[in-house]
Amino acid sequence: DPKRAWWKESSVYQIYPASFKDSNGDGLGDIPGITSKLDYIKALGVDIVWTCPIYKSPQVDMGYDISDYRDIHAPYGTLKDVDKLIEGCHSRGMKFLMDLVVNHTSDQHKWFMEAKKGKDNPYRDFYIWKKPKINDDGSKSPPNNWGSVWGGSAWEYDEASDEYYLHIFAPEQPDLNWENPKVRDEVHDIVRFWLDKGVDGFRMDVINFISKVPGLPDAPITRPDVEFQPGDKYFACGPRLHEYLQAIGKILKEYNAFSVGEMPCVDDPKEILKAVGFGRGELNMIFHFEIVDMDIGDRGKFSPREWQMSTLKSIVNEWQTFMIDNDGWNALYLENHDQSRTVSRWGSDLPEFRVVSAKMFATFMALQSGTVFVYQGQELGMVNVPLSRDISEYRDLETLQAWDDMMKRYPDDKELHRITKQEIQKKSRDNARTPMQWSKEKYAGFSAAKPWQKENESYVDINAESQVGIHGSVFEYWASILRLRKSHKDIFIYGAFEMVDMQNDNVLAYTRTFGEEKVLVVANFRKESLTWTLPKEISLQKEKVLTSSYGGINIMDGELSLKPFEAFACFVD
Ligand code: TEU
Repeated sequence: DPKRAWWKESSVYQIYPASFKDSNGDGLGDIPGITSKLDYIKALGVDIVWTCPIYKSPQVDMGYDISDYRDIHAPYGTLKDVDKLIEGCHSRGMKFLMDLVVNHTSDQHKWFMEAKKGKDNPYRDFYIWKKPKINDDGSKSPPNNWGSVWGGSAWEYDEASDEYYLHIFAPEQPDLNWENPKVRDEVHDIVRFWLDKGVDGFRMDVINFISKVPGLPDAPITRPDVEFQPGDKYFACGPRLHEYLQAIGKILKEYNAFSVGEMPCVDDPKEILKAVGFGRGELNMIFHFEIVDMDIGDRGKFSPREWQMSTLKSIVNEWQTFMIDNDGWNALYLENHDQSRTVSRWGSDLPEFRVVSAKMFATFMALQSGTVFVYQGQELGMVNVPLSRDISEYRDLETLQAWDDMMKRYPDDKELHRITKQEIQKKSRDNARTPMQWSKEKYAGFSAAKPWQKENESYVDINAESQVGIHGSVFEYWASILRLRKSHKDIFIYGAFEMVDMQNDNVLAYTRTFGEEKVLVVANFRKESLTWTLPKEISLQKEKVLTSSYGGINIMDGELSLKPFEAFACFVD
């Protein structure tokens, strides 16, 4: 079947280099540290390793601000260390992905340093500059009303030239001007540079932001509570996106390389299919944000919202059927370096439920149609930092910026402070960035020195040493699920998908079907025991359970008894 592909059958393990493993005792993870843990990653059963940015960078946004695309952040190691890492992956039959961050650079990149020198510098047009808006009283304002993702205006004033430059993220992350063919040529060279070095593909950071609507019009007011407005209507999926993606796709094709694009703020199915439709020559798959945004309130990331089972079900149902029906492909993820820990956020991290809820989410997510992404620590059921963690112990730019803004605007609103602190504990990116928990040794076995970011106190109970090779552990459960995808490829990779009992508010269930074979996947999302009546047309082949979080299932006369967070997959007639 020509629609089969190695990247559909693969699973990916995502590494946060600063927090994975420190090999030289400076408290910061590094590349030799990653290489030293490749057997661990292999034991999980993934096929691909992806590291967040390891390039030279002033680290304003943890490496998502690159100052040299052909060099490595020195505290992480050298280009030689990367060669060894790639070799280590390849010799174990795994592939290696780099993070490609080309919507913006660091303001310390040579291109931007040149561009700042003046309007006639040859690098000026590598970035997006505009004249100020002159107000009635003669004062100057940013060229439009867009807000930066981290708060404040998306424009930074440059005194010397009396112009502003655009930064959708931090002022130290100026947006590249993709309309300039020289920028595109440079990016293509960078892509080739890494592919020639042996890298097997890329995760592309906010890749749907690279084409903006010409003229950069003012955004509609959708956040009346703040001065500057989300401009994504004009900077996400702009008119030339697919032209740009096809040009990169051509290079990737030459190397048979892997690609996953991060695409926030996209809901137009036509746009998505253009990007990931089989044979379009753009991307293999994209990360969408619909699930991880379910609990984000109207006033930004750290405002509360109760997520609804019905919402989750319709998101899953839509993406699954949409991709299968249209020859697209899903990227399946619940965690990454920008998201908090699944069990704490969507399940339960109480001692009695942590393991079963981690297994439930593994079952629910990884038996869907798509390529599975596991984020470091997810395979151990790692949890969020405790609420007792002081704001001063957070390191993440987004979190600190949001806290500062709130303190400035509402210095006396104690109730707001309390709620925001709570939401930070729930959703801050730092929940994913605490050191990887290797053992119960000091500093979680991550480093011999005090880590750059405080370890999560839970490491004493939750760590790799106590899980690898241990029957019943979250790690071994994840490994078994990834094996299941491989041993039942037809059904789990290429099978059809159908939701079951869509209206049920507690149980999420679906079937995967290939030819004559059908598997039912069931997940109890609640910490209560409950019974679930199987739809009449489904009858379980009880002797053919493929995986089960409690080891065995309990059914009588079509009534399933489900324990807290119980999940299983079983063949049905
Ligand atoms: O994130 C893109 C993005 O849209 C973020 O605003 C994301 O939604 C946010 O972190 C959620 O809390 C990517 C990277 O994954 C992120 O780490 C970078 O900070 C960002 O791009 C800028 O490069």
